[in-house]
Formats: sequence, C-alpha cells, structure tokens
Amino acid sequence: MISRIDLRGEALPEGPALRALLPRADFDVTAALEKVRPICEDVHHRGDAALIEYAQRFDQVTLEHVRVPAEALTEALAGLTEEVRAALEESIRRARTVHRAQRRTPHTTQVVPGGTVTEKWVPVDRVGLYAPGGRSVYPSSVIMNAVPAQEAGVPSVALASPPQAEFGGLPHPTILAACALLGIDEVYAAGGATAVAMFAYGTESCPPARMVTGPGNIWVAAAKRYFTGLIGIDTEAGPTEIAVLADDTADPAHVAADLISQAEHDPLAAAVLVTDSEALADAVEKELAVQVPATRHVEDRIAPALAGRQSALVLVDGLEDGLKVVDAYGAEHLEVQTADAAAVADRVRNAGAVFVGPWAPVSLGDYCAGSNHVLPTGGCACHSSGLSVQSFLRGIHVVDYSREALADVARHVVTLAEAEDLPAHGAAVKARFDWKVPQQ
Ligand code: HSO
Ligand code: ZN
Repeated sequence: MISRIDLRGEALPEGPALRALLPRADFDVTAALEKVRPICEDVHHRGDAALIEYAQRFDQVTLEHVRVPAEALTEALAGLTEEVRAALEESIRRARTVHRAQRRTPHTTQVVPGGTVTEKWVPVDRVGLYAPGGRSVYPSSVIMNAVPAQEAGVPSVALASPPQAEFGGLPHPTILAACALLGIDEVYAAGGATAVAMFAYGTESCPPARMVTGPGNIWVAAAKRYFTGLIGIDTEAGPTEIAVLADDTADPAHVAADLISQAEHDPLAAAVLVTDSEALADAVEKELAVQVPATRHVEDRIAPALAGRQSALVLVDGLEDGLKVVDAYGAEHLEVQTADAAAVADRVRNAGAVFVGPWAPVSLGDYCAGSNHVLPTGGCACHSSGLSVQSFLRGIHVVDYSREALADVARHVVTLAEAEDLPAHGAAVKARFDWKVPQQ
C-alpha cells in the first residue's frame, strides 16, 4: 500500500536533484487562483451581502449577520466537556509559555559616537485568523494562531470560520469555545476565500486586517496568494507532511502509528520514512497493515494518503545519507528516531519542526508540546519558519545621528550617491553643511 524508493548503492545527487527523487503531493495553488479572484473581488464590491450569498451557496446556510453574537461564544464554552476544556486550557498554557519567551526587546547599536541604530519591534495592528470547517475542525489550530499573535501584543485579533448548517449557521462550537477560552470575542461566520477577502478588504461589519494567518484548503491558500502585498500572510498551508528519520533502534509500531497520525488529516497528506534499515522498513510496513484497518478514517484519508505518490518508505545507505534526504525534502514535521537522536536532530537544517527521540511524536506537537503546529509545508521549510511571535512583529530601524556623526560619514554618502548617479541624494547631506562636504 505504501511505495518504496531505494536510494542505496549510488552516491546521492545534491539539492534539487535529490528532492526531485522524493515524493510530494500536487497542490496547484496557481490554478486555484483564477477561481478565487472573482469571489474576492465580489466581496470587495458587495461586502457583507456577498459573504451572505456565498454562505448560502457554499455552506447552505442563511445568514442574517456575519458577526457571531457574544452569547454564542459563551454558550459554546458552557457546552464543552470538562475533559476537552481542561485539555484546551493545558494546550493554551504550554503554548503561552513557549511563545512568551519569543517576545523581542528593542536593541540599540552604537555605530559611531553620536550615531545609533535601534531596532524596535512593533506588533501588526490587526490580524484576522482563519479556522477551517468541514473535516478540519481544529480548535488546536485556533490556539496555535491566536497565542503567538496575542503574545506579540497584536491589539486587535479577529477570527473567521465557515458557518455550519448543523449548528444553526454558526461556526463549529468547539472553534467558538476555543475563541472564548483565548479571549477572542470578534468572530465571523465566513469560510474559505471569502473569509480571507473579508479580512483583506474589510466589509460593513468587519474592519480590514493587516495580516491573515491560519490553515485552510487550496482556496484559502490561493486567496492568501492573491492578497499577498496588500496584507501579510503566514505560509500557504498545503497538505500535512511527516517524515521520520529512523535506524534499527526505532520501534516499528511507533513509527507506523506516527505516519498514520498525519495521514489521518487528508488524502493528500504525506507520510515518509527515511531509514538505513531494510528490516525496519519491512516491520513498519507490517505494522501499517495491522494498524491502518484498526483506525477510523481509513477509506477517505489514511489509505489514499499512504498509497499516494507523496508517501513512501525511502531506503538509504546510512544516516549521513538519511540526513541529506530529509534536508532535501524539508518536511513540515520531522521525527528523528535513531540512536543518539539529539545529536542527529541537531544536524538537521531543513524542517518545519523536529521531534527528537522516542517520546516526542508529532501529535504531541500538534496539541500540547508548547511548540507551534502552523508550519511550512511543500518544502517551504527550506526557506521559511513556522508561526511564532516574530511572525506578527515588524522590526523597525530607528536611525539617530548627531551633526558630528553625520559630518563624519558625509563624504562617503556623497561619493556613493554620485556613483549611483543620484546627486540629489548627496545634496540632501551637503545642504546641511552649507553645501560643502566635510572632509575628515
Ligand atoms: N498536524 C496538523 C495540525 C493539527 N493536528 C491540528 C491536529 N490538529 C498540521 O501541522
Ligand atoms: Zn496533526
């Protein structure tokens, strides 16, 4: 059911050539872009009326207002079981601990006497978070988006999630309850590209946001790409990926369970084992055959995800090659289940998040490690990071020079301005010294 890729016996190619040997799902955001454009522009021109019409068309829900009333949040919170509430609270507490430690303080560098550059950190004014509906109702993702925004000090945080017919046109109650636990009271019933457009342009009931973050399907990813430049985004989230780098010390039952855990998200989810032990690969395959039928979402997600071209058992000639393979792949989640796992994990350069050793499965990180689970997919881990406090901050350089400090460097500024044929740049300095460049 899961394919094998045998990279043993020959020297591995480098970088992109190696990546091309590794499986990945097709996720064509460009094609989806054409479809979301008219929807986004419709929301631009008709505001709430367009949102209400799309809720009818896409979600079969008749909305009177897109803003969710405060009572609905309170009721959803009251409807949580004690266990779920306690688990969400623990998840929030741990995420806050980690993200609070990411806060930035201003830093001043004295370049010369009288000349300083300070980097100050200012949160984005207003952020729109997106929480999907349908098969991905994840209150944990509300936490992973809201906590870094809040810890960054974003003054205005709103959330949108699709209206659900079975909940009277409101977003899913666990999403609303998570908002209540997080202290988010501005919630909108809007889904997919329409929600992103609502935040990007603003409507009668929703003021525009400067940034939109949160997972979603291909339409959400396409809308984020459409608005890039107008607003900030996190990453264009693609299907979930897990890679496991393992040797013969790994427990095949655990490896199989972890591969299945992320295959559970989506038929396009990727589960990749990279190992130098053929015996482990065989044992993991046997475990998959036992564990997959015993789980819930087999037909619609897990079986197609494991059988898809994006998933594989990859055999390599030793851990050095294994590291090259996982670095070329740049997984969203990478587990290292080898002897001396911490040392091996330390050498990984490309991954959204790394899970070290036998006691750190990806599902711990999905919910309760304190780490963030909004991570780069599709190989974007080679150039981007997961969501953090930093994602919601802007670093602003504040330049403060005295007369003497400017005089000291004036001739270099004038020289460079002339070298670039921009004499007016030089003139702005000369004007301050009676048009004579101070010579040191
Ligand atoms: N593994 C998903 C996040 C998630 N898991 C939400 C469970 N709920 C993408 O990182
Ligand atoms: Zn997950």
